[in-house]
Amino acid sequence: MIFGRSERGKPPVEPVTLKILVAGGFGVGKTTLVGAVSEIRPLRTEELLTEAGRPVDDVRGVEGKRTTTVAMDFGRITLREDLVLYLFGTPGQERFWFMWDELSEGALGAVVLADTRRLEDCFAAVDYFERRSIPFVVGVNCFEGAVRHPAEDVRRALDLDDGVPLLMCDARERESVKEVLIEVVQHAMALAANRRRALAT
Ligand SMILES: Nc1nc2c(ncn2[C@@H]2O[C@H](COP(=O)(O)OP(=O)(O)OP(=O)(O)O)[C@@H](O)[C@H]2O)c(=O)[nH]1
Ligand SMILES: [Mg+2]
Repeated sequence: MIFGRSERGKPPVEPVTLKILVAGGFGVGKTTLVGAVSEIRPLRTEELLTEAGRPVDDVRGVEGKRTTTVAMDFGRITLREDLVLYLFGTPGQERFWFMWDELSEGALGAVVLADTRRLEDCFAAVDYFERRSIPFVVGVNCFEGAVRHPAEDVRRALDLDDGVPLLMCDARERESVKEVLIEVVQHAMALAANRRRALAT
């Protein structure tokens, strides 16, 4: 009789955990994205948008929006049994941006979510990660009814480097969001490998 190792007999794998940021302008769907893929009940820090905030909170395009993130969103997704991502959604409004430095500490990479109706809202996020050399991919959240621009146009408008991946996505769809997250991990790993090669030569 052959004594193979049964599935159950396998030693448990200690998964690698990676931290990924989800950034972008106000109301682009960051909280929605984290909620769509998280396997734990996402931690949210939503506050009601108030009448008093109306002059500063630009809700054009997301008129149905009632709340906004004031600190962060937190979620977790197991991509493979040996790879777990911790997701940190940033607050979108400028007055909470002081949180970003804290949140980006130790991050492997980031997703910059963009809404093509308000593309300029994600300039600051693109700029932020470029300056700090944090690998990022751009996810264009395809809201229904939004004017859909071809990826090339969005890339040009954001003045993205050729190497930065850009994907169309739906922040409400688990599978769509997973694709974006896999892209961030692969992109960050590829950049890290390039850097190692460059150092070795
Ligand atoms: N139709 C459509 N609506 C979406 C999509 N993603 C988000 N929404 C809606 O858009 C609004 C904004 O979503 P949030 O996830 O709160 O956006 P956010 O980026 O976290 O916003 P802040 O934290 O305030 O910056 C919500 O009303 C969502 O239901 C999408 O892909 N399609
Ligand atoms: Mg939010």
